[in-house]
Amino acid sequence: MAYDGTAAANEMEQQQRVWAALDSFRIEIPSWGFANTGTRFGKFVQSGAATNIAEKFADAGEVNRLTGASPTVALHVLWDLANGTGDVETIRSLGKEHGVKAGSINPNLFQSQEYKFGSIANPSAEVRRTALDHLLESVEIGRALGSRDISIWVSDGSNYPGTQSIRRRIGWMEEVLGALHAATTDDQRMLIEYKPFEPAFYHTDIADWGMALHLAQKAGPRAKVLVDTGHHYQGTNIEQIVAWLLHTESLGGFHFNDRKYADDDLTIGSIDPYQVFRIFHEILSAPDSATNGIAYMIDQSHNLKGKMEAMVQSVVTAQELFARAALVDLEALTQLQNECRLVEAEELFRNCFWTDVRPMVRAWREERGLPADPLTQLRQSGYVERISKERAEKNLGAISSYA
Ligand code: AFD
Ligand code: MN
Ligand code: MN
Repeated sequence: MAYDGTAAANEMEQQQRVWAALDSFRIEIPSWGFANTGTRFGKFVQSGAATNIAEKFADAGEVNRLTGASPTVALHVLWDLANGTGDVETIRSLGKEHGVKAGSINPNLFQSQEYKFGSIANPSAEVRRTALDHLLESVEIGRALGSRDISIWVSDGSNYPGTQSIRRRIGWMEEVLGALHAATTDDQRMLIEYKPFEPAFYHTDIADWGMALHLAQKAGPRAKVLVDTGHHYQGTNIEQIVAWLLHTESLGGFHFNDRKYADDDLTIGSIDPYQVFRIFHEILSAPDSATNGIAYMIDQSHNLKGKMEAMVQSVVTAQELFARAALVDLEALTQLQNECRLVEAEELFRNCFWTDVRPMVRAWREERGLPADPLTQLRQSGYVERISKERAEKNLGAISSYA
């Protein structure tokens, strides 16, 4: 086998690989990525931020029109469906109006006062019941909207040693998640997200992939693990976790973002694009039985960058990194790995990462009737200026409540 250092020896084959990858790649965008959010030190209000679910759907529809790759929008139950199943009709018609469908349903187990000492891991059976009722309502909402995934992030934990029984809290979580699993139908899944710390600062009840995997396996076959790329300690080999979750057929999906330090929710690939490429490679090199139905989702919120620009950047970056990973000639790489021809294997792998796929992506966009450069199109369209004017009063008028 000629060592040509690249996967596809010729342009044509490269373009075919890239186009096939882009045709298959869809990534969900979060409703909360369009609204004013901030850090615990405050918010910098954007006049064009979405202030209600209708504006969130309008913005999501615009991102999908520009990129052709984000047809579903993740919803947060309390923030987007204040009336629970009562808002399903509204969501349905907004979806039709803007050409994007409701995606994963995100329960909120971290904001209400009753969850001060935890939700599904709270020592009070009453609070655990309240949390379970909220989860069950989220299942109902998902069913009514035809959404497959209930995406669960549990912020439970404690801040000081000795104040809670870490072990007894495990059993309480198993109980609630088991009851939730029993309420899901075969066309639904429950994704269990993990996070090492924040807002809990001594122990977090679902702190790593092993804990999430145990809880998913204990709950049942429709429970899977959700990997948020910002939810790992520095230096963690995330693609190794992905490989283990693929091997155990427990990988439900991702919340993509980037981080320099902690759960910074920066735009995907803005700090470490090679890591995202390595994650996508694990998926593209795994059997379909393990990768079927993986939910690619963005989980980001920006205090400084414009919401719309940041979301388009994220979708475009995810597409480009997925396309690069699709260049890897898996057969050739496997042979080099089996023969331990290290540098040749690494060069084949690295060359795909370093291949500038943007011209091929541009050609794909034009071929599919999409803007060749979504970010430039967004800028030229005047969409951000328009929504900033329309929403300024509501956003800037609310500043006092944020101060
Ligand atoms: C926060 C949490 C977690 C969750 C997201 C949406 O850290 O990532 O998925 O909010 O609820 O980012
Ligand atoms: Mn997340
Ligand atoms: Mn997070």
